[in-house]
Amino acid sequence: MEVWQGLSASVVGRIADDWQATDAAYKAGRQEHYFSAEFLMGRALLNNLSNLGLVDEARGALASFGIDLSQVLEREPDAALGNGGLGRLAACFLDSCATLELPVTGYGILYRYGLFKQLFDNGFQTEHPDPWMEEGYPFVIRREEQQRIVRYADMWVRAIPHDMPITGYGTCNVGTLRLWKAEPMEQFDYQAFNSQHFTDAIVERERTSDISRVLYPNDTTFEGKVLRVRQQYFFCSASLQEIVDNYIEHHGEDLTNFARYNSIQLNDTHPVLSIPELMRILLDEHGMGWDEAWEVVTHTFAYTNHTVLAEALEKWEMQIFDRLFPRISEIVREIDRRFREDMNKRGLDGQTIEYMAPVSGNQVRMAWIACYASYSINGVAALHTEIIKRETLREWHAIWPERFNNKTNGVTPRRWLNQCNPRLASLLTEVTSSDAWVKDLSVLADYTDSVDDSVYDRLNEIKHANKADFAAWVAEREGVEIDPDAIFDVQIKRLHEYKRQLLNAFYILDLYFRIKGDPTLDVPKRVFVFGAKAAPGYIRAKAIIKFISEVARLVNNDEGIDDRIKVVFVHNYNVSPAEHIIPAADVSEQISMAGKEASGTSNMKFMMNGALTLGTLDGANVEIRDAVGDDNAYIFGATEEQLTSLKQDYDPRWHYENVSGLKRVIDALTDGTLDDNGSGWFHDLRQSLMEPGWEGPDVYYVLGDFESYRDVKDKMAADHADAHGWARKTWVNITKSGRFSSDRTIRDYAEQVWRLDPTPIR
Ligand code: TH1
Repeated sequence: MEVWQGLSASVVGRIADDWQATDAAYKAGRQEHYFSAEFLMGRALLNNLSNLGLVDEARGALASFGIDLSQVLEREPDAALGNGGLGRLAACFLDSCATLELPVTGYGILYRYGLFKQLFDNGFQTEHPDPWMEEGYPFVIRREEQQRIVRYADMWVRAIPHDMPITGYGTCNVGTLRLWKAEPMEQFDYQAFNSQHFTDAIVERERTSDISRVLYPNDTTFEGKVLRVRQQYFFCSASLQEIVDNYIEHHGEDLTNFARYNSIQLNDTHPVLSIPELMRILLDEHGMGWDEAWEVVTHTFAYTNHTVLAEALEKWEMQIFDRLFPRISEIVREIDRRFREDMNKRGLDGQTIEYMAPVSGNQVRMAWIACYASYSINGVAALHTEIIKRETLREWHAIWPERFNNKTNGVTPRRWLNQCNPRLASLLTEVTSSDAWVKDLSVLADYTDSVDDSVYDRLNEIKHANKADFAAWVAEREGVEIDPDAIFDVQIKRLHEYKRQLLNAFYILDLYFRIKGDPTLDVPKRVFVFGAKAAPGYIRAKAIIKFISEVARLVNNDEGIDDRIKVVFVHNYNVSPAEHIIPAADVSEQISMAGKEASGTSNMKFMMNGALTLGTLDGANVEIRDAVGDDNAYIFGATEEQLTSLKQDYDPRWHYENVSGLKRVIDALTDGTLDDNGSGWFHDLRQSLMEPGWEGPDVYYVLGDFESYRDVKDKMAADHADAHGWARKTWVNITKSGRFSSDRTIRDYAEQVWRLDPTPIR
């Protein structure tokens, strides 16, 4: 730990001058500000060493003390200030912005506790606090002197910026992730401490620090907690104050041209309070009139939508706004009043206006405010953008079609290929005679068809070596022995019913029963890997975790199946475990019910590392399939279009009765084969699939897609036996992954939404 600290501190020292120079240069010109409640950064040291070209130097320096760099790197805690894809996307974006030398700054919250640490107790998930920087964290620099005050009706708090340097690959530019920490106005209220109000003073201090204490652990679900809205306002207000002050410093008191120099990307609706807050600052603190201020605001904000799930839509009770920030309430009401007036003039009917209004009844609808005030609205994959235009945001699209655009997500090839898979990285550099691919992944496409068999042999050797490393990691971390010669089939993502981990688990159980029914069955050896956290309050997701654990227990301990199936549940799945898992994967599972996964991004990481996608035509899978062709991806299941009619008269019972093996699998939930320790959870799972609920039985079409999933997964396993053919498919995936680099995504944002030019330093 001390070695990690020392090395990290010296890296930060090395970039200090470039960081300052970058900051000064960015502040003078047009800038983009990326507002996000989540940044899932993971580890920083290797990333920074690699970006600065210092890996070998650091390895050598430590070796002279008899210390192994890779062991030092494993000491670093993950900065898990995010839940999943949305937060990790923000982190990949910052990496690409720095590498592309774009003047972009990230703004968020310095949570004291990141996403909870997951442990298992008899197959049940338990949650534990993650005080990730308590032992000291050199990559965060406190900027006491740049603090701001955030004012709520019931309290004022200090917002202290804590900056993380964002180095780019092979550039002097060092961007910034600015994370705000809430602290009491006075270090100590001595007056109160020395009076009969001693305890009140302590309570007040704690209320303040509560604001940045913990990340809400819900992925794609909304929780209407007062503390959450306080958090949102906290980082929006502090960030905007700073941005406006910086504008004034460089361009003068007249804020009319604010949007010429500043644009703000809203990462989902979590930062949408920025819209009324910027109105407040312009109106109340800089004396602008409403129309003039609205003109500025509507040229400043751009909104990214990340989901079509209804439970994710943020709707706050107006009373909360009234209580916390009455002036913001007033402004939101005025936005609502003008919106209704505007829509009336456009001739919209009353019902449509009521549906679209920013305020309805006692609810404030954050997505509607975002749509109304943003000059750009984008989805995160082609299919997703079509769905929001057609359904989720159709009324908005009807009025402002020109605002809508697609920005298919991407992931950084630095972390997700160059750093996590050094063996494959060397091969790519060798084959292309250059490491240019690290900065421009699209160059690999020139090599799809131009390599000889030796490259396929090398690919197989590399995958095997990565699998052996992973097997050792799993043996130590999870206590499960797995065979590197087996097919490694992986599903890693948050646990959610729509992502259908249950479908995967049903396949495994069915395969198990098939082998039990016919022990001579000729099936290749398989390892199924899961990594998933369930939101602590999402009982059905927790039930699915318990179910997978029980399937693992059953299968892993049955000597009658000759180790032909192993199931590994990697606990506490996070960024750094992903870096161990992904390079070792043969198969990448992205099996959401079509239309539900906005994009998915682990599919892209797998592709870059030569795993083949086994998936539905959902989110970015559609574009992955288009990039690699039908022969190089395993696609199954109902399409989004087909589901509209299929779900009309869908009867899961029919599938239960008629699809071979399905009854046996479903019955295993409740017939004593598997034990939920009296929780009743497996009974509930069965019911959710079989009995009409308020949304109908089996909302996510698990039984409906089971047969086609099994067919294609069996075929995939059979195909794997042809080592050469398989390697060819993985090569196509790797070389066609250029489109899924976040560099491509960020270039698209910069050109089409941000209108931002690179600002190289030196
Ligand atoms: C995810 C989407 O589910 C995923 O499909 C997508 O690839 C990713 O965002 C990046 O675009 C989302 N995460 C969240 C988290 C919260 C609310 C909404 C979404 S959508 C808290």
